[in-house]
Amino acid sequence: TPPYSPQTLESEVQRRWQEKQLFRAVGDASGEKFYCLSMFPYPSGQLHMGHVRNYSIGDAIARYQRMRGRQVLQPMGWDAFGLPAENAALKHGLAPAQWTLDNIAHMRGQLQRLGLSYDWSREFATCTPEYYRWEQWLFVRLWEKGLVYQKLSTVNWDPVDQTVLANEQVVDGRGWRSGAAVERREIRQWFLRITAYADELLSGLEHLAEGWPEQVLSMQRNWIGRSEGAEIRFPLATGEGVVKVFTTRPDTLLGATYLAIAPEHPLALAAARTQPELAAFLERCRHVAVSEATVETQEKEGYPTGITVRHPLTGQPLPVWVANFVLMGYGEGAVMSVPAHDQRDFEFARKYGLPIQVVVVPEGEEIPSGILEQAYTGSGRLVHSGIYDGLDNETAKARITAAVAAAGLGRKTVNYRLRDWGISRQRYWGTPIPMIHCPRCGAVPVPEKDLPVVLPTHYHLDNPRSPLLDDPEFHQVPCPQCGGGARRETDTMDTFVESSWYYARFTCPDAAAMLDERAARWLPVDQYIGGVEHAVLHLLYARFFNKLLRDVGLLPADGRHDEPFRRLLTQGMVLKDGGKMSKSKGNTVDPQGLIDRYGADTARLFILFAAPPEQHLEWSDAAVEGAYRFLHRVWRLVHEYGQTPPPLPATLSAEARDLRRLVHQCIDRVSSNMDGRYHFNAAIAAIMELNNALMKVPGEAQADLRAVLGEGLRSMALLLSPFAPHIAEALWQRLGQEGELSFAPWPNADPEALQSSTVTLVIQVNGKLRERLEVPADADAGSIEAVVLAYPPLQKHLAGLSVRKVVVVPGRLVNVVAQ
Ligand code: ANZ
Ligand code: ZN
Repeated sequence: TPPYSPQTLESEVQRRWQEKQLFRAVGDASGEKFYCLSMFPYPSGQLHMGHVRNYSIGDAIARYQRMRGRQVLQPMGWDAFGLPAENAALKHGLAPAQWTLDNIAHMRGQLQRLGLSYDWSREFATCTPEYYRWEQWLFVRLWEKGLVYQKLSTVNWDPVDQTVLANEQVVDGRGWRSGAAVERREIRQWFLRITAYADELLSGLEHLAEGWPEQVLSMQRNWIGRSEGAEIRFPLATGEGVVKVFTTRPDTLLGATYLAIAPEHPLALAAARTQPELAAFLERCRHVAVSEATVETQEKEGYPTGITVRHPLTGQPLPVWVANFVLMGYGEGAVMSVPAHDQRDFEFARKYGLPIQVVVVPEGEEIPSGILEQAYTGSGRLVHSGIYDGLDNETAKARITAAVAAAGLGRKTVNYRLRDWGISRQRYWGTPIPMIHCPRCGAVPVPEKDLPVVLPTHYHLDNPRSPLLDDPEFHQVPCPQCGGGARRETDTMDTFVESSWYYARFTCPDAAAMLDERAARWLPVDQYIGGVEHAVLHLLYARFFNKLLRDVGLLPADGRHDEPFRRLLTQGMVLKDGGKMSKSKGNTVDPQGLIDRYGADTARLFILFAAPPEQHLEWSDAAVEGAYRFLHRVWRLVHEYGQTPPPLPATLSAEARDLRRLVHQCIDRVSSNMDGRYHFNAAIAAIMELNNALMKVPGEAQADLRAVLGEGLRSMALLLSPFAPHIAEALWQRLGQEGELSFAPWPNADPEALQSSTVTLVIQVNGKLRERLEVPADADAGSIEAVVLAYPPLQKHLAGLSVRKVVVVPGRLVNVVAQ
C-alpha cells in the first residue's frame, strides 16, 4: 500500500481540477440551479480559522448539491476597500492598493490550497474600477430617483490629525493615532434613503422565516424598530412656533411635566447664544462619541433652556430642558417627559427636582400615595387625566391622539429606529462618490460617459488625511452643467456599499452593465453562509440593495427576486481554551500550519466534524489527529481492497446482507443529515462508523461479502467527497470508477437493503409468552414451524404435552397449542 501523503495527492488532484476547469458554473437553464455563496473575505493578509470554517461549510454544500445534479454556482472574490488597508499602508509606507493586491495574491493561494470548488473565472476585487464603476452608476440613478441626498451629520473629528475618524478609530474618546480628545462635528454627508424601504424590509422578513435563523430575523426586526405612536406639537409660550415630539405613549400626555430636547436641537443652539452656561453644557455633550450605545450608558445629565411651552390639551406652561440622552437623529429630537411612566424621565426628574404626575394605574389598584420608587411602564386605567379618567390606556391612546389632531397639534405616526444610511467616508481607500459641487449649480452628478471616477492609486500615505483633499488633479474639475470651475466630491463610499451587491455581480462578472439577464437566472442565492456578526448591517444593506436593483429594472419584479438570500446559515465561532480565537488574545491557530502538516482534507474534515455548523467549535489538537488517522484508515482499507468492486451476486449470505444493510444505513444517515439541515458532524460520524464496520471484513472473505465490501468502499468515496474531496477522488480512482467524482450522482439508500434481514418472533405455548426466536425475515410458515418445534429452550414448556396445532403469524408470533 502506498503511503497516504496528502501534500502530493492534493496538489495533483487540484491540478487536474484546474486543467479541466471543473467548477466553472454553467447556467444554461437546462437544469435546476443552485447558487451557494460564502461571505467573501476582507484581504487582511492571512486566512484565519473562521475563514477556513466558513469556506469548508460552503464547499461541502456546493459539492453535495453538484452531486445531487444541480447546476452549481460557487464564486469567490475580495471585499477590498476599507480602513485597515490605509492603516497598514501608513504603518509600512506602502500604497493601499499595493498592500491590498499583495494580500489578495497570498490569500488566493491559500484558498486554492484548500481545494474549494470555486468558479475562479468569476473572481473580482471590489477595489477595481471595473467593479465600482457600476456602484457609481447606481448612485447617480438613485440620485435621480431622490433616494440619495445630502444632509448635515455628526462625525468624530480628530483636532490634531485634522481628520474625521471612524467609530472604531475612537478609543476611550481619543483618536487612535494622535491621542487627542475627539470632538463631534457637523458636516455635510451623503445618505441613501433606506428608510423609504423600511416597511418592505420589515415585511420581507416574514418570507425568510423558513430559511433564516430566527435570531437574525429578530435582530433585523429590532434594528428596523417600527414604533406606532403620535407626533405631538407643544406651542412655544412666546406664541412663535412649536416643539414637535414623537411619543409611543400619547395616553400619558396629561402626565407630561416638562420637555427634553437633544443638545443639537435648533432650539437648544438658539438658546445657548445668550446663555454661556447652557453653551458650556452643549459643548461638553459634543465631546462624547456619537454612537447610540454610549448615549445609553452614560450618566443622565441636563440643563434648563429657560424656554417654556404650553401643554397642547391643558395650556399649562411646561419647561424645556436639554438632556444628553435625547438623540437628535431619532423621532423629532425631542421628548415629552412623563417621569411617572418612563424610567429615564423618572431618574432625570428626581435628579433635577422636576414634578412627577401619575396618570396610569394598574387595573384594580389604587392611585399610589406617597413617593414613587420607580416609573410604572405597564398598562392600566387613566387617572388625573380629566375627561379620559377611567379609560384603559390603549383606548386612551387613540382618543388623546384624536383630540390633539382635532386641535391641530398632532397626528398618528409610525416611527422607525432605522436611520437613513450615511455612506460618506472622509477616507481615501474607497469608491469615489460620483458628484461634483458647483458654486452655481449645486451638486451635479458625473455624467454617465465620464464614469468611472477612478480613484488615483499612486499615493504612499504618510498621514491619515485623505490624499484626495490635497490632489488638485483629482478635485479641480469643470462643472458638467455650466462648465465653470467646480470641485469634485472627495468623500468615498462606505465599504458596506461594495458588499451590498457583490453577490449579484458574481452571476455576470463580465457584464457590460451593472447586471445582465444572467442575474435573474442565478438569483436569489440559494444558500448564504457567514458569520452572525453580519446579522444586521451587511445583511440588511444587501437586502436593501436587492430591492434597489429590482426597482431600477436590473432584477425582475416578479416576486421571486425581492430578497437576495433564500437561506442563511450563520456559522459559530472557532474557540480555543473556551474563548474566541483572535489575534488580540494571542490564541490563534494558523490554518496554514495545519494544512502544511496534515493537508487540506484533514483540516476540512476536522472543522466539519468537530461541531454542527451553527454552533461554536472548540479547537482540539487531538481531534485534528483523529481526523487525520481516520483518513489514513480509509486510505489503507481501499488500497488493500485494491480492485474494481464486482457486481453483487443475486443472492447474498446473511452475513453479506448484514454488511450491506450497514452500508445503506450509512448512505441514509449521511443523506438525511445533508438535506436542508447540514449536520455535517453527524454525517461524518456515520461514515466513520461504516469504515469501522468495513475494516472488520476479513481479507479472505467470501465472494459475496467482498462484493458488498466493494460497494461500501465505493459509497464511502462518494459520501466523503463533500468533506474531504481530494482523498475521495484518489479512492474513487483506486476503485476503478469512471467519470468525475465531483459530478457522480449522490448514492441512494436501497430500501430493500435497509430492511432488517431477520425478524424476532414471539413464541407462545397455549397463548402464554414463553420464548423469543430470531428467524430469517422471508422464512415461510412451514419452515418456521419446524424451527420452532426443534428450538431447545422451548422443550421445557412442552414437557409432558403433545402438540395439537401450530399457529404461525409470519413476522410476529407463533402459538403452539398443546395438551
Ligand atoms: C412619552 C413617553 C411616556 C414615552 C412614557 C415613553 C413612555 P421607541 O419605542 O424606541 O420608539 N423618545 C422619542 N424620541 C426620542 C429621542 N430622540 N431620543 C430619546 N428618546 C426619545 O421609543 C419611543 C419613546 O422614546 C417615546 O415615547 C419617547 O418617550 C422617547 F410613559 O414619549 B415616550
Ligand atoms: Zn455649474
